[in-house]
Amino acid sequence: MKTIYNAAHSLHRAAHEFFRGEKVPAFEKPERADWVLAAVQRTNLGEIIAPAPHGDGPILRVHSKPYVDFLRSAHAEYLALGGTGDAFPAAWPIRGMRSDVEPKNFAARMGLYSFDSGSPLTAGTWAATRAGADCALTAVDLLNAGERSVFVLTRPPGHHAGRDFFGGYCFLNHAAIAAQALRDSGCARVAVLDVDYHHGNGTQDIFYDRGDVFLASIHGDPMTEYPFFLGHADETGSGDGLGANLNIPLAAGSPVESWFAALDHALSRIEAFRPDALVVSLGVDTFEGDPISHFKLKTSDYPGIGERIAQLKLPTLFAMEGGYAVAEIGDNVAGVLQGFERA
Ligand code: 6XA
Ligand code: ZN
Repeated sequence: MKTIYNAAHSLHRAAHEFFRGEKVPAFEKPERADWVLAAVQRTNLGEIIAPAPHGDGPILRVHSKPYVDFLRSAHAEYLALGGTGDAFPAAWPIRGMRSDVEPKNFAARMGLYSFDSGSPLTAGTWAATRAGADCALTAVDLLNAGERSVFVLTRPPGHHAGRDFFGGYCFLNHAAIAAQALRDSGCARVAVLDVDYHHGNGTQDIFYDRGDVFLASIHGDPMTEYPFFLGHADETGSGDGLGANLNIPLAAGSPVESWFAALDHALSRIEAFRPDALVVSLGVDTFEGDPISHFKLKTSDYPGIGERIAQLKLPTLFAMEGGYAVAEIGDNVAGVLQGFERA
């Protein structure tokens, strides 16, 4: 399996984040990708290649133009206004307020285009996530050229980023950009399987009313787990998308057996959808040692995920999402990919 590696990931380097309101050292740090890259090399997964530039067109198929324009220039604007370090939002348009009018004020626009304070916007955030989008699009090109599977190794992650908002460390939704690009290059139906500990609310936001992209997400129950305000089982899609959204929330602390039963259920629903290609939002914060999550998978469980996904026999794109137990995420990610390759 080829890996498309985003060498620009390290441009996104935050000193701190706000974790449930408390200022803490950033969990989402460059070492994450370094360890995964080392594991990909150590296990001889396959060639590691650089992304080819693809322009903004495919990004704008998924994200709104005002949002992309804001993201591109936000940090420079923050500095020009006298800001220092990383930028954080501090005010949001909550229920009953207007989100259809873009204010002029920078802090107001930070709030308009975000949903949490846990996602530092740094000087290099745009360059890093923009290169991540190119990685995802390069991976789509490889699938279209006949590769069976590809791995997009990038950070910051993407699955919390919606059509016009960032949050949960995510700015551009690389998995969604890839799914849309697969649709636009001839796949009639595409499935997204999100195995990250956290609900893929951004991906759900983007595809919720569409019947051509099926999303299955297995995640910590939003009643107690981030992102809290989306990811319940009764969210099944709307309009043309009714039935094309499957959320499987599991209680924090759920046993590994429940997680794999959920995976089997998600895979059977994906199979019934008869997609032409699969995008996997590959987070490994389901690991028992993850510092911000509460499932119990062990390193030895990860190859089984890849083996089961491979049974779908679909062109498959894996996109890196969360996972913060830095020393183990390399083995856990490589385990999934090797399991897929062996099956
Ligand atoms: C709260 C936790 C953000 C979770 C990010 C993540 N700041 N998403 O791993 O998949
Ligand atoms: Zn996560």
